[in-house]
Amino acid sequence: MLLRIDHVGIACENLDEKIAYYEATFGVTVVSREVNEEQGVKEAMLHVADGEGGGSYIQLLEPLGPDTPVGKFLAKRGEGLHHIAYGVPDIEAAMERIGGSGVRLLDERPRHGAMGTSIAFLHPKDVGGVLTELVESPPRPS
Ligand code: V0V
Ligand code: CO
Repeated sequence: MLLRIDHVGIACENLDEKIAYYEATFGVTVVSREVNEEQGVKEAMLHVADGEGGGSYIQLLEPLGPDTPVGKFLAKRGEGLHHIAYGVPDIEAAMERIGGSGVRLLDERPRHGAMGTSIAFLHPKDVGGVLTELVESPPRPS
């Protein structure tokens, strides 16, 4: 059911500074930068690898304000690992299956994610303390 690790989301105070750090330290490159008002973030995707199931990325997240998921996370826990995102072939099917197992879905329907993806979050308290995101990528050009 899971295709790959799509990305790891890392909360930070200053996106530009953190991008520069990751580029200098790991030699990774920014492939996308977006503001997502619905999710309350300014974010960047840094490419790590490509596999059969699609690409994998580091997602750096800066909150748009204190009263957002990442803003609250930073206030409570400080900078660091915020979520892990798994690629799935069909997000609605995955939500139905996982929701049916008793895990709370934080989204009733898929939302817009980075780079044209559809995303949905699972409650961290039901996934062993890990905020978990499901990602369906748009079809790749053949
Ligand atoms: C909160 N908790 C976490 C957590 N955030 N645990 C693990 N990882 C996290 N990131 C814990 C927190 O310590 C509390 O536990 C409990 O959950 C309730 O947290 P809270 O501080 O009261 O905060 P809430 O309930 O207001 O919100 C927490 C949730 C919220 C997870 C429900 O952040 C949410 O809906 N997140 C989903 C959307 C999101 O994160 N968007 C930003 C990424 P204790 O202390 O009570 O034990 S956007 C993105 O990834 C995009 C756009 C993409 O394309 O990929
Ligand atoms: Co994410």
